[in-house]
Amino acid sequence: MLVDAVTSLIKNYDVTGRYLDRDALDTLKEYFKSGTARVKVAAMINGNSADIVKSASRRLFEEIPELIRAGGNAYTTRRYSACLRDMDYYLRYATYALVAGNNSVLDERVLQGLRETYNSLGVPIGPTVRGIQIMKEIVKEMAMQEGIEDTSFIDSPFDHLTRELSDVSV
Ligand code: CYC
Repeated sequence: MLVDAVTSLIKNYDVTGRYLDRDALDTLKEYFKSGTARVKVAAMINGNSADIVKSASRRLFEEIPELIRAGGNAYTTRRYSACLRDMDYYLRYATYALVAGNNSVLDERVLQGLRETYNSLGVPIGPTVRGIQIMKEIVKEMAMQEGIEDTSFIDSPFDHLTRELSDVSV
């Protein structure tokens, strides 16, 4: 199910019939405190998504040039575009998760069956993870330039994607 930070917390407390205790209120306070910043970052990504994907992929192919050489998984224009499209998916869904303050949208819409698909097509996980991390770095840099002081909340969806993609034991 698709949930956000508030519905997920309420669900947990309702299951055990508890009032919202100190922990719950701290969680809620933290979410609302970062609310304006979350919306600001979403707007910032929306206005710059193409640039973010472009510079992240440029950086990725500089770091791992084998990807775009003959025999590399992003070699040929078809696969090159598929790679940029995948990075765009990750960025867009990370934005949804950022606004929700919850990563369930990533599990449901992005990660289900993804590793199997990648494995069967020979899409390398390590470089994909690196691409996602580069996008995170770029988004955090932009957020800092926008005057957002605490950008730590930006980590969560990007780290969730890379953790779930690379975790072999799940
Ligand atoms: C392919 N990426 C695919 C495919 C899927 C996704 C389903 C196979 C079908 C297709 O080619 O379109 C991913 N599809 C998604 C995701 C969603 C979805 C995430 C959720 C919204 O609906 N190759 C590299 C790089 C990396 C890469 C490291 C980019 C970071 O070397 C990506 N993905 C890549 C490539 C293909 C692919 C090159 C094509 C592989 C092939 O057909 O040979």
